[in-house]
Amino acid sequence: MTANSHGKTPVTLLGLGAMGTALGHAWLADGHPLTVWNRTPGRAGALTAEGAETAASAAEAVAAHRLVVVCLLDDASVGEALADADLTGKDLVNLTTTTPAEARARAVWAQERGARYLDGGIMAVPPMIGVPDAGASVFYSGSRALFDEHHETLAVPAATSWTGEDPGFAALHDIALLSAMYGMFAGISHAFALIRREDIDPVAFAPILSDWLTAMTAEAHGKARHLSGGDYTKGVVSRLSMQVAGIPTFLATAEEQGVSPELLTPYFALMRQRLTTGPDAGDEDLTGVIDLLVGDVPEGGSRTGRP
Ligand code: FVH
Repeated sequence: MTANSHGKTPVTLLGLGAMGTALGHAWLADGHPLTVWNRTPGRAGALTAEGAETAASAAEAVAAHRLVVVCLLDDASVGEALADADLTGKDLVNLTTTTPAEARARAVWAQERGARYLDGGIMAVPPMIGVPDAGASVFYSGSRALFDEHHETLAVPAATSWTGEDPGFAALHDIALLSAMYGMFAGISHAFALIRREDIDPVAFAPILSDWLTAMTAEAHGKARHLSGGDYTKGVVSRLSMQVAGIPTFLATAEEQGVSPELLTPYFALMRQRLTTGPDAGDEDLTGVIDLLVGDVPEGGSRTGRP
């Protein structure tokens, strides 16, 4: 690795979509030499104006520097882009959103080609990149040696968060958080649909909704305590039996308001199913739904003695 006169590690960046371009701006602004490549030429204008070098091919870009960052559409595009590149001795950081299995396979693929591999899951949208205190962060997993060696460079566009040596863990954390986000978006959509035809100002309703959701996020810690302790009835304040009894009210309200319940009904079905799994289920909260999704009992999870 050859740093420039300011001690900044040179970076090769493949992919100049919205996210890749934002990453490139951040490294250039911090003084890192940058070589870029994009499948479709002509997208590097703003970066070259700031001092980036443009490579004619991905292989040429990879050859330029040891640290190679990839931010492409999906895992298939990573394979296509790097097909002809010599990865021997390279440090490959893949910030493309993939599944955990794709990340693990890509790590093996890279190691077979002589590269160290680090996977990343970006928890940010492009305008947050390189902006201090904007809240951008990236989950990393894979080669700890690569992560440690390049930490200063990786921390330029966004805060870093290490999730483990398993190369699939960054993607898993990424998708887990984004999945929770979509669940929240579904709830927000249903709530706004319920008030949509009424004389309620959505702008006035939004902070009420937002404050409620913020208060409810403590449930993540409650679920974690139940999952790690194994007794899903411990410290429960809102019993499953009570919550299931309330389901008809939610469905009737949706009907009264002319709103489809389709975003809620799958979750309600799981709540009802959980209630049938044993005599103590009514004393639980909603943690048991997680086991229904997984389909088996975690090793060592006593779950109040039920099989
Ligand atoms: N933008 C966002 O809000 C999210 C935030 C969280 C992380 N994601 C992930 O970041 C990856 C890149 O996202 P992006 O926003 O840069 O995406 P696009 O602007 O659509 O750019 C896609 C780039 O991928 C290139 N590309 C596509 N297919 C291929 C291929 N077969 N071979 C080589 N390159 C390919 C594309 O090139 P071109 O269309 O300009 O030729 C763009 O450079 C992504 O995983 C998000 O999930 C972003």
